[in-house]
Amino acid sequence: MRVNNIGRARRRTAVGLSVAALTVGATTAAGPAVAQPKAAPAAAADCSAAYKIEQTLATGTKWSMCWHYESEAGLVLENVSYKPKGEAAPIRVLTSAKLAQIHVPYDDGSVEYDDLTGAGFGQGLMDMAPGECPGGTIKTVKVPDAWDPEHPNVKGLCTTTRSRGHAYRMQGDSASKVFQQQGKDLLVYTVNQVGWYEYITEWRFSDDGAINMNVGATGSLSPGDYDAGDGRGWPIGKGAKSYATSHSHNVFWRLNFGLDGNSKNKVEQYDSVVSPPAANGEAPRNKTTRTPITKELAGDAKNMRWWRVVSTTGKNKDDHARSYELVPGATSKYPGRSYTKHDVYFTQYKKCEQFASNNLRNCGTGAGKSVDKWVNGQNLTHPVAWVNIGFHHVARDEDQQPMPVHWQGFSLAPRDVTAMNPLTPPELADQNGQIERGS
Ligand SMILES: [Cu+2]
Repeated sequence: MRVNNIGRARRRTAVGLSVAALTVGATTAAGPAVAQPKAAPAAAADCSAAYKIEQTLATGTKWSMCWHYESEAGLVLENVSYKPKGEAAPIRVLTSAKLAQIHVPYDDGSVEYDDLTGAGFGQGLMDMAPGECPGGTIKTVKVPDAWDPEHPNVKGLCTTTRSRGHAYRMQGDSASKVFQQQGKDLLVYTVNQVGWYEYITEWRFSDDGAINMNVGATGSLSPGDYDAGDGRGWPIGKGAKSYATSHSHNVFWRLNFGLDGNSKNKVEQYDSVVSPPAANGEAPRNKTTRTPITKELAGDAKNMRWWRVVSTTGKNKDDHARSYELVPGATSKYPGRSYTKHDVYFTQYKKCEQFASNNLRNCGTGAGKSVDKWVNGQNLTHPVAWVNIGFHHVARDEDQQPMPVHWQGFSLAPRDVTAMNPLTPPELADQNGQIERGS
């Protein structure tokens, strides 16, 4: 039996199934997702085979990374590299990536949780049944400092692939000629139980170079919260019964960028201003400006605002600096705490700064325990991005039972990492910039 020593009234006190019971039959499913490389690329020997995830997708793109598991943060991905089919060598994107907190404040002010550093997220890693990693491989994870020392090993890390529909479509010169490709993704995920909730932490690496990070909350609503008596809940029982207390899930991701293998990266913010048509103009105009972010920043999302992290090392074949753009997903920003007030933080890398709130590492006296305190004017030469995506959970009848997964997250989109669409078919490879017809 997995030990749960949270001991809070709102939290489940025991997990139903034993690890031993779940382990039976949890063997590798057919069709391993972790393919061996066909050729022998000059892969950096930065982790042993057991901690390496490598996948060449059917469309030719290869993703590779190392993983390890931390006691509180759970899964950590390191040295994440992207190799489009037209590139000779892998292109490093991230030095490390992981969750940095799930902050859960209740609307009635009765309680708030830091699920990673205060409620056992990392310890709550769950065994996965083979069927929930379709076509993939479930790796065994040793949970460090396991609360249940007899059961530190969990079949808890799924790597698999999935189709995502059209990567592109373009009509050719004749009616019968269609350029189209069905996109493929590498998926890496874990399930972590915290109290009555189960969080699916999913990392999706697409063959077009995009990375999508999402957390899905499922499991059960906490029955201990069916007591909202002050209009801050929603009745989920018959009639006016069982008012589930509303609350927020504020998820933070921590991304340590290392574009082209170099930690020295630049950050830029873009804003657009739309103005009315000029005197003789046909239409409104839009002016987009670039602001270099040279000092640490607590950034707020805004209409037509976006950020990118730019390589200082690598350029694509068009001589454009490689970069990755932050593409936030839907969010309900929670203004209740200093660290949840902003959508993204860029801080200068500091090893002790690991969690967006309730940071467990020692950064010295007066350093503060949350990410907002670390935005204090330092020059930004080695940026760490902290992305805050909030979800205000007002329960509904459909949340029982089990609770349907509700997702929150964001994307990193490649911007000028390759000179063209990385999935361009050979027949269109000359269509870069002004199309030159004829020979
Ligand atoms: Cu919830």
